Amino acid sequence: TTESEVLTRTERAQRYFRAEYGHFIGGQWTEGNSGRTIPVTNPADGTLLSTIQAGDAADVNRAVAAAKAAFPSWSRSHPMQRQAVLAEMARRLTARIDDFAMMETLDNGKPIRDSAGFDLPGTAAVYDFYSTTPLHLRGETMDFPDAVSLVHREPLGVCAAIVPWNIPMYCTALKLAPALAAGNTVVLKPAESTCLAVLEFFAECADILPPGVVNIVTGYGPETGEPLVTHPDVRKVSFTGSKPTARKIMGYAAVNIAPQTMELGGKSANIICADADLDAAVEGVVMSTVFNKGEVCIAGTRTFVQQLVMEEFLEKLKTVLHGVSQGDPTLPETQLGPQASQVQFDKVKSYLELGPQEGAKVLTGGAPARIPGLEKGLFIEPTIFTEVENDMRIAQEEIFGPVTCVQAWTDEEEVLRLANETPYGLGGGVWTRDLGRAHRFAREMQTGSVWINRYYNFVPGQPLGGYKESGFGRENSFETLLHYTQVKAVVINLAEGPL
Ligand code: TXE
Repeated sequence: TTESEVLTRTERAQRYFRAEYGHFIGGQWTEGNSGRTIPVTNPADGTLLSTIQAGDAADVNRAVAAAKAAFPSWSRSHPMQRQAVLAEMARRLTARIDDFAMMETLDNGKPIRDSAGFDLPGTAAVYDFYSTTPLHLRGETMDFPDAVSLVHREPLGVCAAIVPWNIPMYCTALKLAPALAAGNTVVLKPAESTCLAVLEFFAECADILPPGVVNIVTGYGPETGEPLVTHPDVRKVSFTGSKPTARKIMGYAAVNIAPQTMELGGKSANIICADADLDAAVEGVVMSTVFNKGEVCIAGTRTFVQQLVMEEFLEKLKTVLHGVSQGDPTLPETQLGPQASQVQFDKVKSYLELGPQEGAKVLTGGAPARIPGLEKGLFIEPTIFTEVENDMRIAQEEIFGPVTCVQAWTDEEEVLRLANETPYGLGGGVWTRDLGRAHRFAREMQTGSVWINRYYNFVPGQPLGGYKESGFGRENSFETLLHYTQVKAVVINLAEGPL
């Protein structure tokens, strides 16, 4: 990397980001209590993008107090007001969609084709979708001989949203939009490594959100997340992240008995039948491997190929993967960028070493990638392991990188058993031209989403969430609003005189 290139990158960072961000509390940017900051770097080249506050319990207390103070007025606001705010958030995001896409790419390393093609349009669609819901969020009435009962649907209060670093803007929208639509106020804790686009977006929306309706505290998980979840004024916790952290958060939330929504990891099965359009199936597997560098909870990381077509399938897969363009994520042709952080890079690398030790074969990839000019980038070659057994750790644990395990199958019952033999249950794919078989598989797969003859699509309104240890509650759908509300039955006596 030449000095002038470094300068260009630094200048670009300065164009999009402030040198330092505060917490966003009560509609104001404020310094953190501790005075400590966290550097945020670009994973493609290691350069510094900005610094954020390392929050602590005092910051969290201020944010929760601001959210609590904003709740009475926001919760009683006209549904049309909430509709207008959410629609305006979608509009502002769309108006600067290329800027926000570039911010996600610089911050997280995801290829610009992913952030501009999915993350940002997807995020705008989530705000748009929930903007249509406040007027439809209704209670019900019940009639009895001598009484009528009004069942009201009320917001819960202050909601804590904890989001990860892999799809920051979209994951934030999946929590904030329904929470706000239903009349709640929010304290958001984004991931410490990747939160700059989110901070910039709320700077952009600061004048349309009444102060305190959305508050953001940045910082490390245990230092900010724990005081947030255990705060007595927090009435709902919604989390996307890892299972170990989910277990901790579920423990914390026991303190104030706050209900939770949990969207955790996955090890989703992608089942290829011999009668499938193999070229389309190969594209689906490649997409599942490289999209967002494989840092996707719902990625189809276990591919089950019917033995009859295994050889042909692997040949095609190898050819397409060799053509994947890997490198600078800001270039439009790049399909595979760097892993989001050193920790994630090291984790994926350790699984690349583990695979062969467990007896798997490397069809392609298998090592970190060197990209000329980006020597400090956290790149991993797209990797396919074959001859994988379902009980290997590479087939059971979430790798969260551009790595797919291939297993062979011969009969339906066997492949369904293998597909379901995982503690996770988030996504899944089936590739076949046989309609009956497609539905049989979809029905038997223990997972929250199944795609037939494609992999991935996130249409607003379509529920997203997990079976088993992939979590509970659903996001992205109307049903989500029910998780952000509680019901109250008001009974009116119709009888005259004493009862
Ligand atoms: O996740 P964490 P990590 C999986 C993926 C990845 C692994 C580890 O396999 O490799 O998890 O990632 C906050 N109290 N997924 O360690 O810890 C943290 O600051 C409260 C799948 O980054 O779960 C961040 O904001 N909060 C997943 C958020 O939790 C705490 C997406 C997620 O971080 C906390 C991400 C604590 N004690 C990782 N500790 C998916 N489902 O898509 C951390 N946090």
